[in-house]
Amino acid sequence: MNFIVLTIFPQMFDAFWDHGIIKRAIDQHLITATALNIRDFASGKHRVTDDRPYGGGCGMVMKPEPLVGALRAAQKKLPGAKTVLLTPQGRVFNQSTAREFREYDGLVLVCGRYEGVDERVCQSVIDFEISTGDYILTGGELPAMVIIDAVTRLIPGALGAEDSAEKDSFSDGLLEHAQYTRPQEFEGQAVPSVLLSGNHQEIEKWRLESSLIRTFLKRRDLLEDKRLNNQEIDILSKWCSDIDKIIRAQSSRGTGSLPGAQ
Ligand code: 4GY
Repeated sequence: MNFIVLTIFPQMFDAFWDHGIIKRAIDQHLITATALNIRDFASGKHRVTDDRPYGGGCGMVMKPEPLVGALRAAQKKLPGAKTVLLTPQGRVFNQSTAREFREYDGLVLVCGRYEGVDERVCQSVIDFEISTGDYILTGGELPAMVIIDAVTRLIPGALGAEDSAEKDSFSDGLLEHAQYTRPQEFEGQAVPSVLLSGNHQEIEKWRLESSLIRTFLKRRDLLEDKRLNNQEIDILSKWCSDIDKIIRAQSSRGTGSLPGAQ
């Protein structure tokens, strides 16, 4: 995968390219990553990249010529790359979008600044408008990093040998199970004993239960959207009947507090 970012602040990416999984992916030639300065494609002594909006009003708009100049240069380096504009008006990015983008050979990520980009640029040279979420930032640089990060870790080999992106949260539509490391007891709280048992079948079952309950408690919307397999249905059914037993035990105490009870 090849990434080119178009930005007026290319130095923002220096630290990003230089750390962790992204750095290793670059070193291992799994990805290439460059930030091009849009200002280098601006003309005139002052290399201006913005101008006043037609129709008046406050703020500035990104001029089309430098941006399109930078885009043409990027497309020359990466023929066939898809162009992505980062904007709150775009389709909201999620793990499925990351999987979709992983299939492309190249991505050119366009970072808006000021009040936005001249509309004619969006219309003519942008393949996808993408938003990382419903909030307004000062520029598209952080969203560009978010997309590069999420896509890179899906590239085979990027996470290292035993780590698999397919085992993560969202790959099966569930949140990740609870995690523990040493010490065995921390501030009076013990690690669940099943994780110390060495029984891998029991551990896997516990982890699936943990994933299911966490998804139910924290992100019920994900569970409602998910196609459950038989084992998952069995686990949820068991909870239902356990809770049901607790509730029914109340009615025999004569509290009369059950809905529908006389
Ligand atoms: N949210 N998702 C976002 C953003 C900043 C003014 C257009 C977002 O992707 N980008 O907030 N971007 C704005 C700043 C110009 C981009």
